[in-house]
Amino acid sequence: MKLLITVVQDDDAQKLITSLMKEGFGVTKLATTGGFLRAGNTTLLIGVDEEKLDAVTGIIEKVCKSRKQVATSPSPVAGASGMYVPYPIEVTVGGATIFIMDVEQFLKI
Ligand code: 2BA
Repeated sequence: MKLLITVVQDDDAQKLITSLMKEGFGVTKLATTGGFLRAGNTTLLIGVDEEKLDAVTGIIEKVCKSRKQVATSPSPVAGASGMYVPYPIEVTVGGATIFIMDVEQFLKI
């Protein structure tokens, strides 16, 4: 069995959960915060048999589209006045960041 720790945008989370549950996959949703943007995102814990791994990653890829977004830099640079001035940057958000791990044991007691 594998555990997928999957970080997605809040905007994609509900549709992804619905799509996964419809196909019979179990999901746990965690409200998380990205370290770079310091904005909310969603982390899903998905436990799946190894032979169904491709089916799950396929669903994630289909639902979670990446897009560009202008965000305020979380690490402001010092301006001429010596003050720290935030500046806009373009980042790619969406898609999904997936950590795939082996599960040693899976128990439901
Ligand atoms: P955040 O850390 O808020 O990052 C959001 C997006 O900002 C990233 O999307 C990336 O496009 C951009 N970004 C991140 N660090 C950057 C930097 N130093 N310079 C320029 N742009 C930067 P993703 O890479 O798709 O990551 C989405 C979310 O997945 C991240 O949100 C974080 O919550 C999680 N994540 C990504 N890589 C991770 C890792 N190695 N370990 C743990 N969590 C990770």
